[in-house]
Amino acid sequence: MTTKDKILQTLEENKGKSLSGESLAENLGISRAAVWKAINELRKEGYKIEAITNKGYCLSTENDVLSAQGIIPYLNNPENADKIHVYKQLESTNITLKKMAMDGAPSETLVIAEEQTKGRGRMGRSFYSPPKGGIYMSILLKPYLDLSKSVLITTAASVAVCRAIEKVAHITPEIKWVNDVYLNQKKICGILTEAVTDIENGHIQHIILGIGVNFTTAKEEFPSELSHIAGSLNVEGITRNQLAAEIYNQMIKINENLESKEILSDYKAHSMVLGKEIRIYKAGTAPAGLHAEDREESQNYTIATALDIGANGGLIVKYENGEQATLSSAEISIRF
Ligand code: BT5
Repeated sequence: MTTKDKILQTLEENKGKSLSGESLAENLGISRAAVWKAINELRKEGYKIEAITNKGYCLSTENDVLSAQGIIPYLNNPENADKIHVYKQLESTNITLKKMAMDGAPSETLVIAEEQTKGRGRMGRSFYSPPKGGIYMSILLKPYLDLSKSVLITTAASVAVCRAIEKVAHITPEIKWVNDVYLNQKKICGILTEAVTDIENGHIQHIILGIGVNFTTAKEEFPSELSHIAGSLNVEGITRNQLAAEIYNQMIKINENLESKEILSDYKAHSMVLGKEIRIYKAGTAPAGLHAEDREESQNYTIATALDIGANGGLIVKYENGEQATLSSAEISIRF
């Protein structure tokens, strides 16, 4: 660890408290000049560090620069500290993590970026990932699951995101089947699950679970085509480091028992779809947004009522002719 990282770690562990230059230098076995130099470098990187006369340096509680040192104090399992990798900018955290997985990265490796230049959605779509306002993270998981149950991971991930938001921000988001998290009828989080399977036995070798959360991205910052679709969490007094760590904690806990009934019942409790009349589109053909009716171009849909979520995470629907089916991949919009 560099001197700068060590100082950042100490400041993050004592966020909001003042630490004298002398004690920092002594504890880390470095000169006061080295402390001063590292503090200046951190400030240049955007860290809010105040210097208070006769008291020392204090990392502001409002500081919200993403860093491994900022995430680590919130981890349930401190042994995972070495698995946290934070970048200023990446094309896509999923792509970087996939390469790391090929090179043998351990399960529960986390890659997180301040900004993505080619943030990816499902089916070739993109995920808008501007700097500062969002959390763009990917977690490597190695569950022992049959491919047919892979939708469970996505189901579980949206529950993990909801539980983390509830715990840290004390608000209750909703889930639109399969994997979008909504707040006040706007999408605040998207999830992209990519699996590598063993051809011989059909089991999943590893999963790259990508999660993008709009944390404070302002309404006017979204491109016009997203203005009616996307929203942000926007809760004061919490940081991205804190929420990212909690999403990671929740996901790792849930991954230990993916087939638990509790996940499914929590998923249903957050569902904004159950009991509603919906339009079902073939995957990749739905217009964007929650209520697509006002922007309807495609006639390529069937109307049904969303009845329930099946044990494998599928959506159980009843068509107008009374027939029932379980959907494992499709896209839906909710009718007004
Ligand atoms: C998703 O796809 O919503 C999955 C997004 C996953 C993003 C994470 S970030 C970390 C990791 N690394 C990556 O490269 N990706 C993952 P989908 O359900 O296909 O939704 C994409 C659609 O959502 C777009 O076509 C837009 O309509 C809308 N959209 C794009 N950017 C958005 C944003 N920031 N917030 C809300 N909606 C957005």
